[in-house]
Amino acid sequence: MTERVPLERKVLNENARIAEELREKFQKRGILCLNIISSPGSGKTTLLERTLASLPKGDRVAVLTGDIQTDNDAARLRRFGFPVKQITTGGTCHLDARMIQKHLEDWDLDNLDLLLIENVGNLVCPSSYDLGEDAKIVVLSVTEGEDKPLKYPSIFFKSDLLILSKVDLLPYVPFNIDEAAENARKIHPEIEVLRLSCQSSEGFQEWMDWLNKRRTEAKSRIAQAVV
Ligand SMILES: Nc1nc2c(ncn2[C@@H]2O[C@H](COP(=O)(O)OP(=O)(O)O)[C@@H](O)[C@H]2O)c(=O)[nH]1
Ligand SMILES: [Mg+2]
Repeated sequence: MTERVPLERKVLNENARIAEELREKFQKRGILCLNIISSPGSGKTTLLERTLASLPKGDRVAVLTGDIQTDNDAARLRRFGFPVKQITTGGTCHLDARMIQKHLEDWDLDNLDLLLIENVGNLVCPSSYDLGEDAKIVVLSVTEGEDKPLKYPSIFFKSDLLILSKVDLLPYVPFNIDEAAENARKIHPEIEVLRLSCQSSEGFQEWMDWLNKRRTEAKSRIAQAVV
Protein backbone atom coordinates (compact mmCIF):
# COMPACT_ATOMS: atom_id res chain seq x y z
CA MET A 1 0.00 0.00 0.00
CA THR A 2 2.81 2.43 0.90
CA GLU A 3 4.28 1.73 -2.59
CA ARG A 4 0.99 2.13 -4.37
CA VAL A 5 0.03 5.59 -3.27
CA PRO A 6 3.01 7.49 -4.75
CA LEU A 7 2.73 5.55 -8.03
CA GLU A 8 -0.97 6.34 -8.30
CA ARG A 9 -0.21 9.99 -7.64
CA LYS A 10 2.42 10.01 -10.37
CA VAL A 11 0.01 8.49 -12.90
CA LEU A 12 -2.69 11.00 -11.98
CA ASN A 13 -0.26 13.94 -12.18
CA GLU A 14 0.84 12.85 -15.65
CA ASN A 15 -2.81 12.46 -16.63
CA ALA A 16 -3.63 15.94 -15.32
CA ARG A 17 -0.80 17.44 -17.38
CA ILE A 18 -2.03 15.88 -20.64
CA ALA A 19 -5.65 16.73 -19.79
CA GLU A 20 -4.69 20.38 -19.34
CA GLU A 21 -3.00 20.36 -22.78
CA LEU A 22 -6.14 18.90 -24.31
CA ARG A 23 -8.37 21.42 -22.51
CA GLU A 24 -6.29 24.27 -23.85
CA LYS A 25 -6.62 22.91 -27.41
CA PHE A 26 -10.39 22.55 -27.03
CA GLN A 27 -10.92 25.95 -25.43
CA LYS A 28 -8.77 27.74 -28.00
CA ARG A 29 -11.08 26.44 -30.71
CA GLY A 30 -14.36 26.78 -28.81
CA ILE A 31 -14.85 23.00 -28.82
CA LEU A 32 -17.27 21.72 -26.19
CA CYS A 33 -15.95 18.40 -24.85
CA LEU A 34 -18.27 16.25 -22.72
CA ASN A 35 -17.23 13.13 -20.79
CA ILE A 36 -20.24 10.83 -20.31
CA ILE A 37 -19.97 8.32 -17.48
CA SER A 38 -22.27 5.61 -16.10
CA SER A 39 -22.48 1.95 -15.14
CA PRO A 40 -22.62 -0.50 -18.05
CA GLY A 41 -26.05 -0.47 -19.65
CA SER A 42 -27.42 2.83 -18.30
CA GLY A 43 -28.04 4.11 -21.82
CA LYS A 44 -24.98 6.17 -22.82
CA THR A 45 -24.71 4.82 -26.37
CA THR A 46 -28.48 5.03 -26.88
CA LEU A 47 -28.43 8.67 -25.80
CA LEU A 48 -25.56 9.37 -28.20
CA GLU A 49 -27.42 7.59 -31.03
CA ARG A 50 -30.50 9.73 -30.44
CA THR A 51 -28.38 12.86 -30.16
CA LEU A 52 -26.46 12.21 -33.40
CA ALA A 53 -29.70 11.35 -35.18
CA SER A 54 -31.16 14.71 -34.26
CA LEU A 55 -28.16 16.85 -35.24
CA PRO A 56 -28.06 18.42 -38.71
CA LYS A 57 -25.94 16.71 -41.37
CA GLY A 58 -22.49 18.29 -41.52
CA ASP A 59 -22.64 19.48 -37.92
CA ARG A 60 -19.11 19.71 -36.53
CA VAL A 61 -19.44 16.83 -34.11
CA ALA A 62 -17.28 13.79 -33.33
CA VAL A 63 -17.48 10.92 -30.86
CA LEU A 64 -14.90 8.85 -29.00
CA THR A 65 -16.35 5.80 -27.32
CA GLY A 66 -14.48 3.70 -24.80
CA ASP A 67 -14.91 0.05 -24.01
CA ILE A 68 -12.88 -2.70 -22.39
CA GLN A 69 -13.50 -5.05 -25.35
CA THR A 70 -15.30 -4.80 -28.72
CA ASP A 71 -16.09 -1.91 -31.01
CA ASN A 72 -19.84 -2.51 -30.91
CA ASP A 73 -20.67 1.00 -29.70
CA ALA A 74 -18.60 2.68 -32.44
CA ALA A 75 -20.39 0.54 -35.05
CA ARG A 76 -23.76 1.69 -33.62
CA LEU A 77 -22.68 5.34 -33.66
CA ARG A 78 -21.01 5.41 -37.10
CA ARG A 79 -24.37 4.96 -38.80
CA PHE A 80 -25.11 8.68 -38.36
CA GLY A 81 -22.30 9.91 -40.63
CA PHE A 82 -20.19 11.75 -38.04
CA PRO A 83 -16.57 10.82 -37.22
CA VAL A 84 -16.53 8.12 -34.54
CA LYS A 85 -13.61 6.21 -33.03
CA GLN A 86 -13.62 3.33 -30.62
CA ILE A 87 -11.04 3.34 -27.84
CA THR A 88 -10.61 -0.26 -26.70
CA THR A 89 -8.81 -0.18 -23.38
CA GLY A 90 -7.97 -3.92 -23.28
CA GLY A 91 -8.88 -4.34 -19.62
CA THR A 92 -8.50 -0.85 -18.20
CA CYS A 93 -11.69 0.29 -16.51
CA HIS A 94 -11.55 3.95 -17.58
CA LEU A 95 -10.32 6.25 -20.34
CA ASP A 96 -7.32 8.44 -19.63
CA ALA A 97 -6.09 11.67 -21.19
CA ARG A 98 -3.29 9.96 -23.13
CA MET A 99 -5.82 7.68 -24.88
CA ILE A 100 -7.83 10.75 -25.90
CA GLN A 101 -4.71 12.55 -27.11
CA LYS A 102 -3.64 9.52 -29.18
CA HIS A 103 -7.05 9.02 -30.79
CA LEU A 104 -7.35 12.71 -31.69
CA GLU A 105 -3.96 12.76 -33.46
CA ASP A 106 -5.32 12.36 -37.00
CA TRP A 107 -8.47 14.47 -36.55
CA ASP A 108 -8.33 18.14 -37.48
CA LEU A 109 -9.67 19.85 -34.38
CA ASP A 110 -10.28 23.01 -36.39
CA ASN A 111 -13.22 21.16 -37.96
CA LEU A 112 -14.90 20.43 -34.62
CA ASP A 113 -17.32 22.24 -32.32
CA LEU A 114 -18.44 19.32 -30.18
CA LEU A 115 -16.56 16.25 -28.94
CA LEU A 116 -18.65 13.66 -27.14
CA ILE A 117 -16.78 11.03 -25.14
CA GLU A 118 -18.52 7.89 -23.92
CA ASN A 119 -16.40 6.55 -21.08
CA VAL A 120 -16.00 2.88 -20.12
CA GLY A 121 -19.03 1.60 -18.20
CA ASN A 122 -18.01 2.13 -14.58
CA LEU A 123 -19.10 4.57 -11.88
CA VAL A 124 -15.80 4.53 -9.98
CA CYS A 125 -12.53 4.62 -11.99
CA PRO A 126 -13.49 7.18 -14.71
CA SER A 127 -14.17 9.80 -12.06
CA SER A 128 -10.44 10.04 -11.22
CA TYR A 129 -9.30 10.75 -14.80
CA ASP A 130 -9.62 14.21 -16.26
CA LEU A 131 -9.87 13.96 -20.06
CA GLY A 132 -9.67 17.70 -20.69
CA GLU A 133 -13.46 17.90 -20.84
CA ASP A 134 -15.60 20.97 -20.13
CA ALA A 135 -17.96 18.83 -18.11
CA LYS A 136 -18.56 15.33 -16.89
CA ILE A 137 -22.09 14.01 -17.24
CA VAL A 138 -23.23 11.09 -15.09
CA VAL A 139 -26.07 8.86 -16.30
CA LEU A 140 -28.01 6.80 -13.74
CA SER A 141 -30.87 4.64 -14.94
CA VAL A 142 -33.98 4.00 -12.87
CA THR A 143 -33.13 0.30 -12.52
CA GLU A 144 -29.94 1.01 -10.58
CA GLY A 145 -31.28 2.20 -7.22
CA GLU A 146 -31.68 5.71 -5.84
CA ASP A 147 -28.83 5.19 -3.34
CA LYS A 148 -26.05 5.18 -5.97
CA PRO A 149 -25.07 8.87 -5.56
CA LEU A 150 -24.35 8.12 -1.89
CA LYS A 151 -22.42 4.93 -2.72
CA TYR A 152 -20.34 6.43 -5.54
CA PRO A 153 -20.11 10.08 -4.48
CA SER A 154 -17.01 11.05 -6.45
CA ILE A 155 -18.59 10.92 -9.88
CA PHE A 156 -21.72 12.77 -8.71
CA PHE A 157 -19.54 15.41 -7.04
CA LYS A 158 -17.53 15.97 -10.22
CA SER A 159 -20.39 15.97 -12.75
CA ASP A 160 -22.18 19.12 -13.91
CA LEU A 161 -25.23 17.16 -15.03
CA LEU A 162 -27.05 14.05 -13.78
CA ILE A 163 -29.21 12.33 -16.36
CA LEU A 164 -31.76 10.02 -14.75
CA SER A 165 -32.34 7.68 -17.67
CA LYS A 166 -34.98 5.14 -18.73
CA VAL A 167 -37.78 7.03 -16.94
CA ASP A 168 -40.27 5.15 -19.16
CA LEU A 169 -39.59 2.19 -16.81
CA LEU A 170 -40.65 4.08 -13.67
CA PRO A 171 -44.11 2.45 -13.54
CA TYR A 172 -42.47 -0.98 -13.36
CA VAL A 173 -39.57 -0.50 -10.93
CA PRO A 174 -39.49 0.63 -7.31
CA PHE A 175 -37.29 3.69 -7.82
CA ASN A 176 -37.93 6.97 -6.06
CA ILE A 177 -36.70 9.49 -8.61
CA ASP A 178 -37.00 12.50 -6.28
CA GLU A 179 -34.90 10.69 -3.70
CA ALA A 180 -32.26 9.86 -6.34
CA ALA A 181 -32.02 13.55 -7.29
CA GLU A 182 -32.01 14.54 -3.62
CA ASN A 183 -29.14 12.10 -2.90
CA ALA A 184 -27.13 13.56 -5.78
CA ARG A 185 -27.73 17.08 -4.43
CA LYS A 186 -26.53 15.99 -0.99
CA ILE A 187 -23.20 15.19 -2.63
CA HIS A 188 -23.20 18.10 -5.10
CA PRO A 189 -25.80 20.80 -4.39
CA GLU A 190 -25.30 22.56 -7.76
CA ILE A 191 -25.63 19.46 -9.94
CA GLU A 192 -28.22 19.90 -12.70
CA VAL A 193 -30.69 17.02 -13.03
CA LEU A 194 -32.54 15.87 -16.14
CA ARG A 195 -35.08 13.08 -16.45
CA LEU A 196 -34.75 11.27 -19.76
CA SER A 197 -36.21 8.43 -21.75
CA CYS A 198 -34.81 7.54 -25.15
CA GLN A 199 -37.82 5.22 -25.50
CA SER A 200 -40.61 7.77 -25.01
CA SER A 201 -38.44 10.87 -25.75
CA GLU A 202 -39.43 12.43 -22.41
CA GLY A 203 -36.74 14.93 -21.48
CA PHE A 204 -34.94 14.63 -24.82
CA GLN A 205 -35.63 18.24 -25.83
CA GLU A 206 -34.37 19.42 -22.42
CA TRP A 207 -31.16 17.45 -23.04
CA MET A 208 -30.70 19.05 -26.47
CA ASP A 209 -31.38 22.50 -24.94
CA TRP A 210 -28.72 21.83 -22.27
CA LEU A 211 -26.26 20.67 -24.95
CA ASN A 212 -26.91 23.66 -27.21
CA LYS A 213 -26.56 26.10 -24.31
CA ARG A 214 -23.18 24.61 -23.41
CA ARG A 215 -22.09 24.69 -27.07
CA THR A 216 -22.96 28.38 -27.28
CA GLU A 217 -21.07 29.08 -24.06
CA ALA A 218 -17.97 27.25 -25.35
CA LYS A 219 -18.05 29.35 -28.54
CA SER A 220 -18.61 32.62 -26.74
CA ARG A 221 -15.54 31.97 -24.59
CA ILE A 222 -13.27 32.11 -27.67
CA ALA A 223 -15.08 35.20 -28.95
CA GLN A 224 -14.31 36.89 -25.62
CA ALA A 225 -10.69 35.73 -25.75
CA VAL A 226 -10.25 37.25 -29.24
CA VAL A 227 -11.76 40.67 -28.33
N1 LIG B 1 -36.55 1.23 -21.48
C1 LIG B 1 -35.46 1.89 -21.88
N2 LIG B 1 -34.38 1.21 -22.28
C2 LIG B 1 -33.30 1.92 -22.68
C3 LIG B 1 -33.29 3.35 -22.71
N3 LIG B 1 -32.06 3.75 -23.11
C4 LIG B 1 -31.35 2.63 -23.34
N4 LIG B 1 -32.08 1.53 -23.10
C5 LIG B 1 -31.67 0.13 -23.24
O1 LIG B 1 -30.66 -0.15 -22.27
C6 LIG B 1 -29.71 -1.07 -22.79
C7 LIG B 1 -28.30 -0.53 -22.65
O2 LIG B 1 -28.19 0.66 -23.43
P1 LIG B 1 -26.81 1.22 -23.95
O3 LIG B 1 -27.10 2.52 -24.63
O4 LIG B 1 -26.06 0.19 -24.72
O5 LIG B 1 -26.05 1.51 -22.56
P2 LIG B 1 -24.51 1.87 -22.26
O6 LIG B 1 -23.84 0.60 -21.86
O7 LIG B 1 -24.57 2.85 -21.13
O8 LIG B 1 -23.95 2.48 -23.51
C8 LIG B 1 -30.11 -1.32 -24.24
O9 LIG B 1 -30.83 -2.53 -24.31
C9 LIG B 1 -31.00 -0.14 -24.57
O10 LIG B 1 -31.95 -0.42 -25.56
C10 LIG B 1 -34.47 4.03 -22.30
O11 LIG B 1 -34.57 5.27 -22.28
N5 LIG B 1 -35.52 3.25 -21.90
MG1 LIG C 1 -22.16 2.00 -24.56
